[in-house]
Amino acid sequence: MSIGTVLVVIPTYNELENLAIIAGRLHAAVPEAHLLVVDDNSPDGTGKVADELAEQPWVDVLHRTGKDGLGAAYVAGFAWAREHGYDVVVEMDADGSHAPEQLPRLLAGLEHADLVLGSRWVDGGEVVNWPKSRELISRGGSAYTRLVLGLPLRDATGGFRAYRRPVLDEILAQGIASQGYCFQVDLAWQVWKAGYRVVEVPITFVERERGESKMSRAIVVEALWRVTFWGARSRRSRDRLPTRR
Ligand SMILES: Nc1nc2c(ncn2[C@@H]2O[C@H](COP(=O)(O)OP(=O)(O)O)[C@@H](O)[C@H]2O)c(=O)[nH]1
Ligand SMILES: [Mg+2]
Repeated sequence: MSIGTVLVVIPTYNELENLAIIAGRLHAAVPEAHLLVVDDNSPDGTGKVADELAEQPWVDVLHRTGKDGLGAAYVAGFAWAREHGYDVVVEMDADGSHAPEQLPRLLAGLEHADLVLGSRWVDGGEVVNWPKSRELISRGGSAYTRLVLGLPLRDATGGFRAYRRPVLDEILAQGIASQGYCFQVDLAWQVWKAGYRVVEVPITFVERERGESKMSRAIVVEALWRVTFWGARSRRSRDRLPTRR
């Protein structure tokens, strides 16, 4: 079974040293995939690198006016994917944390799922070059979402994912307001609640070697309060079980 046409969306903010490398690795690993870079007018000139890459037929760029968060960049990328009729959309970071060489594994998972999550915390998954403190935040965050939302995932905050088109339509119809890690949790939760098949496949996540992380305390705090709020609300309305499809 073929899964159809694949668009990989890479959001960028100040990834000058990383973008060309990751694009090259992607094209070598999955030559049939198309790449869309969504750049938020990076001050370091990443947008220019993206324009140069876009001289190749397998690359396009969406320029946005300013830094508006990861979630908004992805939603814009998803809308572009739908406009252009892609069957599968992939989320991937620019900084090398998500190995394009492992993308075939995610795409293979779509044969039996609607949403495939690259997972650091299932058997066979791992993280390279993280301090114990960051591992604890990541594992703890997923444990908290399992407890509060009933979402049965080991790694709900990860950002290396593959979606089938119906899932994308569902997301765009619902609208996702949250940002950062919370965007990823929100999306997985909405898709799972709507009764789609969500699976996790192991990945090796490698902490970035170049450039700076945009992770901040505010992003973690946002995720915490939103998940807590959703949990309380869903407990009241008893919509904790997925819809049957
Ligand atoms: N377009 C866009 N990309 C962003 C924004 N914030 C982060 N990114 C990109 O999202 C990806 C993940 O961000 P990163 O800083 O590596 O987060 P971390 O892996 O959690 O430390 C990278 O490709 C960033 O360049 C944003 O506001 N707009
Ligand atoms: Mg990163």
